Amino acid sequence: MHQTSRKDFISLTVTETGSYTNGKQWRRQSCWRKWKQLSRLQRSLCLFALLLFSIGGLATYPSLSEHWKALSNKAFTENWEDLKQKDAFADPQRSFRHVLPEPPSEKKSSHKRGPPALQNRFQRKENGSELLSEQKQGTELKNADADGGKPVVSWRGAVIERDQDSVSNVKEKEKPLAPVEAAEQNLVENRLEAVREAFRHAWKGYKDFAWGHDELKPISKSYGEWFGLGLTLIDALDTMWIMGLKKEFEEAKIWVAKELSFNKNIDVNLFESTIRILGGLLSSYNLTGDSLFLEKAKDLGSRLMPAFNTPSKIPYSDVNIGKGTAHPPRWTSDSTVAEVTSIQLEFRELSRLTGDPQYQLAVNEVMRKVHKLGGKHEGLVPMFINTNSGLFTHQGVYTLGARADSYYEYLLKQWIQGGKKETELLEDYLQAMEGVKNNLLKKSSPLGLTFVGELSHGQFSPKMDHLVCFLPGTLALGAYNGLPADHMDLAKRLMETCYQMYVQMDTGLSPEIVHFNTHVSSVKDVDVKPADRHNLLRPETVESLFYLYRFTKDKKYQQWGWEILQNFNKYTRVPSGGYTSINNVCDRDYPSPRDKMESFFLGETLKYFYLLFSDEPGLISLDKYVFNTEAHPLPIWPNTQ
Ligand code: DMJ
Repeated sequence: MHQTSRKDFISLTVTETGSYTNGKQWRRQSCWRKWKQLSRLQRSLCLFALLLFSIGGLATYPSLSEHWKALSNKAFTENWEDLKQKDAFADPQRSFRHVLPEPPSEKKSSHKRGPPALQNRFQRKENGSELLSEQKQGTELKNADADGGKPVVSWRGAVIERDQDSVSNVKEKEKPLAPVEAAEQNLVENRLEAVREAFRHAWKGYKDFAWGHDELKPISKSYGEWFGLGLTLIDALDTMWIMGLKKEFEEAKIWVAKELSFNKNIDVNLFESTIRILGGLLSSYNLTGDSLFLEKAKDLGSRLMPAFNTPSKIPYSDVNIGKGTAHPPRWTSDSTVAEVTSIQLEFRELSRLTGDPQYQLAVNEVMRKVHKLGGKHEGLVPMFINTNSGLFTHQGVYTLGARADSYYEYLLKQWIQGGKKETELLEDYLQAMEGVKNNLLKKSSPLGLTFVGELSHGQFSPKMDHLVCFLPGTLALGAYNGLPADHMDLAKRLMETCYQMYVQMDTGLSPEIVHFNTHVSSVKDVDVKPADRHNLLRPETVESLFYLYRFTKDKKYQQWGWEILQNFNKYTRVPSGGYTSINNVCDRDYPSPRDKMESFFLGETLKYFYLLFSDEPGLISLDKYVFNTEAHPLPIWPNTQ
């Protein structure tokens, strides 16, 4: 039966303009009338009570607020201060030839330090996934709002709604800030929280589908095994510490204590296991002081040593850490130059911490040999070195990309780690950077972007790997440590190029390799070949943005990083947890997931995002730490001699 519709009425009182002011006046007059109606005694009593109340309030406020502050920050603050001031590391080596560092003068006990208070004060509810509202798969792509708080919709429909209020609510309000300052601080906190949220999302996927395994396959909700050593978990340890994700860190630490064993009949790649696992453990030890990590690092380090038992002392690429045997790849007796020259920071630190020189002696010998080796071109090295002869092979090809990249990075970083005393390292680095300038730099057309190409038997190729984008950061780090100022100029120009490698793609994400156009008639600067269109969630550009921002304080670098983070969220985030590598950065409708989250996404990419957005130069100070090539901070040895 059709019901007669009932009419609802809403009563509205429409106030005229000015009525608010009139109302205030009326209230003021009425209060005054009531006050005058009180007797003199009543009025005196009221005033006296008011006075007492004010004095009491003033006396208790500071101690109360101190008390609350102390309560909320106690554990973290104490430990972070302790950590910041702790410089009691032992003597560095004096030259990479023979002098060895002494073990730390102060052996650390197994007590646990808390993560930095400065992050914790921004930390909100444990379950960051509350920030997320994820839509069903297949939602149409929408544009991300680069800086606002609008939702960002990913290609599989995941939405991030950044909850600005809830982030700012947990902020300590020590003293009122000017509006501009407050807005800036709010922006910083929101961005830091967005990175923590991304980390939690990645971690959720890893926890749900790949716990204890090497890599998450987020689309198939499964895992991939490379070494079978919980690679992602170990790579992510210090990231969690730095972000103040205490709960996640603790659960990972329990896994390390109970489940991680290197007593396994497995082949591992010397370089990869060194930079990711050994580096991750050493860094976690240095940050936390927990001896668990050092014990594990010692165990792995000693199991990797058979790699150096070669006729030339140039290590083999692979080691069986259970059997204690090592070998080159099946098809060659060569090792990769970047691999044998990018394990030094970690092995040297292991010697310093354990007091056992064998690790440092082995890796210094590699550097000594490579330093003297013929076949370089103005300091640029070939990509392969033979483990029998100790000589470079496949000569005549020079790149700053795959297979050579971190050789250059570690020349500078070893020099910094050792207190800037090992002059041969510095010489090699400076000469190589001159070699880059003379042989590998060109400008693209039409924008005139400075890029680093490759040299093959005298022929220049305008090919640049995304991996080369570590270079702006390394150049900037060198300039910060007193190397020529033109290194910083070049760093800035290359940084712009690496950013353009993102901006000029449809997804705003860089491909693995680009080719620059140099002809004046070119309409675009960058070409991408079909086989090079993938993005593996690599860190190099974000890493360099971090260094450039630290040293210049130019906010544009943060802004660029923020745009890149939005695009990772748009195109690589998987709603059920985790992020995935993609096949095609040129297709925003179907970037085609590869179903793999590399461990360096948590170990490096997200860590560098966090450090980029932080305005705290003391958060992993570059005067105290040097990052290994997997973003694990290792201490710069104190200058004791
Ligand atoms: C990482 O494992 C390291 O940064 C390495 O030096 C290069 N490749 C990946 C990241 O792209």
